[in-house]
Amino acid sequence: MRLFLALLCAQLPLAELHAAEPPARPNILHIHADDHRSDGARALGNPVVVTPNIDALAERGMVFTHCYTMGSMVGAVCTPSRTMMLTGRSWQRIPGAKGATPNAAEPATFLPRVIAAAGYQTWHMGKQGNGFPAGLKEFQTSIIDDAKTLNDPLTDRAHCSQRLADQTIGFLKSRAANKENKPFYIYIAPPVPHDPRSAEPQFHKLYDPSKIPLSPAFLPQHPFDNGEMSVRDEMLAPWPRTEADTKQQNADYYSCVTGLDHHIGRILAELKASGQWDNTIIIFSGDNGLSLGEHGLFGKQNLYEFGGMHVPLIIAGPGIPKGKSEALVYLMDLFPTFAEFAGGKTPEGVEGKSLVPILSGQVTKVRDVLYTGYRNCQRAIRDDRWKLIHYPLVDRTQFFDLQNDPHELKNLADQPAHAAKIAELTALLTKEMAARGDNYPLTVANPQPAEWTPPTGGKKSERQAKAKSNAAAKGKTIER
Ligand SMILES: [Ca+2]
Repeated sequence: MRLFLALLCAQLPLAELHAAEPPARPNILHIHADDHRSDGARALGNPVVVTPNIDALAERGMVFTHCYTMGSMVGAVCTPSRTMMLTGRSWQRIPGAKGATPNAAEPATFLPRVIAAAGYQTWHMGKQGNGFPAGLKEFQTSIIDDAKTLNDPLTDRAHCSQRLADQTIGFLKSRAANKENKPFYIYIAPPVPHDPRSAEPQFHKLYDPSKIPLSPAFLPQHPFDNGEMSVRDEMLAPWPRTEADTKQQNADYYSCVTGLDHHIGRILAELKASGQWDNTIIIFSGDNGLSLGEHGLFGKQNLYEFGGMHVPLIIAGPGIPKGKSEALVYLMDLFPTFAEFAGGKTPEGVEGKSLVPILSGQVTKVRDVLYTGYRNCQRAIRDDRWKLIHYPLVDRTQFFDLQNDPHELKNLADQPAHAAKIAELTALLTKEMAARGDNYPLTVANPQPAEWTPPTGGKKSERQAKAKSNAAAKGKTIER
């Protein structure tokens, strides 16, 4: 809290500083999208998608270009991601991590309790499934939106962003009517732009699939078995991936992002109308990334930059400077950051690091390297330029120069000139894994062949056809 006040005061002229009453503690409005890519807005680097409201937030505040969720022990990457954020703990240390059904025993240490203990009104509305129910229950109000029915604006996928915005606006209006004095912590978790990618028709009309450019990293098929080649998300389109399928998936994804952006704009308008705009820190983020044809992948079960663990993060509002930070940060860093905004106490066991020192200009980074992992089959580590990905089950290594090859097209792992850096990053990866309680082996005794052939018959083929049919039938939930 003290730091927040210092930040706020630093922006005021001296005369104003003496004249003004001490500022009230800031409201916290956190919008946490589902499968939102790190480049999922125009201001975040995608020139195609239409996102005027997210862009305005990015223009007003700080964009963290290198934010990640640490990893997942299950295909539903959302679950450990959201749990890490609300507990501040790394993926192998979240309660129930090994069973992938987090149910922490100490609710007092969950973020909503910490913020409430600091005197906040806490309110949540969000998606059904693949979240962190034990943590959500700790909000004073928690509304779950169970979107699944076709063609009904009250329950369908296409209108879920609208429903979340309506409820949030209603909450803001009721606070104004009741002259509520406590600051608020609102956590909105729309199930968007997660598939099935169904938006209101006007947003689908904005995107002609034939005009959607393909990523430079597009491939018909991943070049080797990454250990999770035919998980649910990867079966949203058949193999080999075609340009037409990929463009359609991108167009539908952008439609959902634009729909979400529209309804974010409505919430922000109500913040202004209710007089809370100047005293609300707004955070926009996503729970995990997603591949949309890059490297032949359509899921979040991979460690590429345009892939599963890289997420967007924008923080804007009073006292937050405008700018861009390339600091390597995790979503779990939001726990102590929010606690500090609210003047709350970060409990023991939280591994995330507050981003307030970055926001206040005291430091430019909170860690030197960042590690990510997926089940027992993928591990990665990166610094500000180089990145190593290792696939223990098939003994494959990739090494990329992200500065000159941001799309990870050229694997430099076999080049002797990079042997020392590869050895250095491998040692750092081993160290990070040990420090986080990640006991999966980096090498296995008998690696499997790395060649992979798409499923062609039997049960998998049927599942693939069914998944594609479901994805096409917009509005029908097929979440695992
Ligand atoms: Ca997700």
